[in-house]
Amino acid sequence: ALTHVLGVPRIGPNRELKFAQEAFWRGEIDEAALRAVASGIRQANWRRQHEAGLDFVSVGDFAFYDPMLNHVALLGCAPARFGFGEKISLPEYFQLARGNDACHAMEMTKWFDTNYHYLVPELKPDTPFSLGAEWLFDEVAEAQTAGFNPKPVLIGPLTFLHLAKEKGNDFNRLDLLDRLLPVYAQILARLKAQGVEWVQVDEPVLALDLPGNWRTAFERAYHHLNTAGVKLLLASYFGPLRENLLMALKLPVAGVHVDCVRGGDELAQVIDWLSATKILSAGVIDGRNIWKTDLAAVLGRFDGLHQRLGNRLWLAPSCSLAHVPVSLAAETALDPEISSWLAFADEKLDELATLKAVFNGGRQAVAAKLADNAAALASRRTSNRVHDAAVSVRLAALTATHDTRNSALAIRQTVQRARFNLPAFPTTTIGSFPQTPEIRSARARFKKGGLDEADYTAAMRREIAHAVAKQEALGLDVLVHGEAERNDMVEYFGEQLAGFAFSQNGWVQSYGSRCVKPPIIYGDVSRPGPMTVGWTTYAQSLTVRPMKGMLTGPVTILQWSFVRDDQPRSTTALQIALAIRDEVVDLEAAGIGIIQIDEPAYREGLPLRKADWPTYLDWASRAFRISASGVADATQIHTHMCYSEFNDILPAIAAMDADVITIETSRSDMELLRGFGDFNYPNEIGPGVYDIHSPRVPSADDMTRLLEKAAQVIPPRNLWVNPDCGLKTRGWAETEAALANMVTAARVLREAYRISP
Ligand code: THG
Ligand code: ZN
Repeated sequence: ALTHVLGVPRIGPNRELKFAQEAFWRGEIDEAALRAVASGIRQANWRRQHEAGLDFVSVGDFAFYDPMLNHVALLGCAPARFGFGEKISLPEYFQLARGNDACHAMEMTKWFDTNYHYLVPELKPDTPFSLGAEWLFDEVAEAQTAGFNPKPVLIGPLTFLHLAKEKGNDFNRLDLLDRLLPVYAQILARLKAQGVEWVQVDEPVLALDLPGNWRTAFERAYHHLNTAGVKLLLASYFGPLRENLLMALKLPVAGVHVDCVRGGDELAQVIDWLSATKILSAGVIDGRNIWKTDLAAVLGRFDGLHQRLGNRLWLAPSCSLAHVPVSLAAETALDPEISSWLAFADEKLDELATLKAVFNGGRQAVAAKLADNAAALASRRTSNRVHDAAVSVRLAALTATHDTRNSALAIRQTVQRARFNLPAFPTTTIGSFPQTPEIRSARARFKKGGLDEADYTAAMRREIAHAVAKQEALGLDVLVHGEAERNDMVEYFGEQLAGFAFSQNGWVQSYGSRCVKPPIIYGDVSRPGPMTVGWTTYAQSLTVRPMKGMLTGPVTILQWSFVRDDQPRSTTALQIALAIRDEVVDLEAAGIGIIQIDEPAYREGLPLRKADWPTYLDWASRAFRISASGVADATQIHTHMCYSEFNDILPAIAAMDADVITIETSRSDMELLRGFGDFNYPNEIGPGVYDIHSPRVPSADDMTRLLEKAAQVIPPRNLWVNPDCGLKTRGWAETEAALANMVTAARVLREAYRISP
């Protein structure tokens, strides 16, 4: 068997790329210094792959900002609105990603169901394609010079077009395929001329529901690309191929890669249809999670196939390793038992080396590694850290009453209106206020032990008091404490829940230079004690206005963590839901009357295939309702979601039965609300009236206009007034100015509509 990877993390073991990028953007280092850091990361990655005995090193998985943006550069198709030439420079590349004075940045969106964001290519009917940036060819040469055998990776033509966005006149981006293919052929010819044998062409859209014309386009595309004379490895990942399987396996390519973790049930079918000359790359190691692979299980499953295929069988992780942290080596603080269950990217390379050693030389030489692996898996299966009987008992005892509020919305609404007596068009914010350098440094000093608990609490209370005073002065109706004490909205709760572990350095790229450190859910989840009650009641003690309790919802905590692979996601979601429910009930008991349970990742948790949506939406909305339904009618539950595009799941959003939902709408100019209106969304709704991602301060007129638009599709009495999202990335000056205008806009609407409470 041969071994390879589809890609590795590009951030560097200590986020070297991030720090170099940001220093370059601040003008502190020059382009040569930035390039040197990048080259160092690539060389170290290749050396590591070579040492692990891989038969190729991956080239083209590195990017200064995003691989999709690299691909736009390679295809010479930067959006014309920037006015760049065919071959863009690195500073121009960063302008595409981050915008400049004249042009807004290219849009970002989630890469399939990961927490990674790619830059969305913009296509017009006349978008030209040509051989653009030479970076891929340079990196191939760089790897060869260093003595490695490069296997370059390209985003496939269908995936590129599918993930791009049509701009301007009505046309179908699939129509651009015929102009795109000759450029791919040129790229492949260049790589062949450099002595490249294999090129990996990523087509993860094969794991999606594809319209018929897209499926037939695959055949056309690969007949064309096959003429370039270089061996193509067609890579699919993130899910089973299902109805695309036969089509994909019949394409004229030299090999196929399939995801045997998420598409494992299809392996027999794949083998049946694999032609006698193709290689099969089996993605046997989970590239989306951090658990050690069950090596004995893989060996058992693939032994027979290896006997038949020999070196036509390649072993690999299921997808690029960019979705897991770099290395466990630096994780000195993790509990040793838990850390013995884990494999980050580096350790996954070791697993490949062990598998290859067995297939090519027998078990003897790696007997100790196999025994360690088996022992770690056995320890995880039986550990009492994983299993908590009380949690199982509680889950088993769940009944229909746990996921329904005591009364229907109309009754709750009457009780809540009488209790809070808010004006029409009540104003509020999404939860976080600016995270100033002082706040970050206080948190960091507390974590490192430089600030004791009492001083830290006092510092955070000062921040909370400051945020409350500002909100009162602005005249907001429902206040928040501002979340000064929180780092990440998932990390903060994970740190206080049982069943979660944290790495010190387990960063995963989220977009550009930004990373997240996902918690590791290793065991049954429960809440040892209150998590937010102290801060929230302190904030409430400072004001007579309602103080909103702020929690992260079960689906988002699940979605942004590394999750258990030994039980269904739905079970973990229910466990988290019960822990959040406990917090909701405690907040209510402490006198907090309005509680927001954020679910920004609710939509991105949707399965890639529509056929799988109903099952997901069913357990996801149930998990939310379980977290929210322990309270009396008079307690008002809010939720918040980012990332527009809700219309296809409106029934499921309604099924969450939150009393109030706040959503991102300002960038779509309230168009998005039409769906809520057409659907007759019954509950109250706060469409974001300004975009917090932009430093621009919107005028009261801007926001009044948006609210008037909203009031045409939503009953005015159900409308709330709030920004799009949390304000933690903004400064105080712009925040105050924008919120003052927002309050003015709400007052204008109250005058215009004259609704009595
Ligand atoms: N938390 C988690 N995942 C997320 C978001 C989140 N995914 C979607 C979206 N929000 C991604 N957005 C961001 C925005 C900013 C940062 C990361 C993801 C960020 N990260 C710091 C950095 O890279 O410098 C991390 C610094 C730190 O925490 O010390 O700024 O909100 N889980
Ligand atoms: Zn948001």
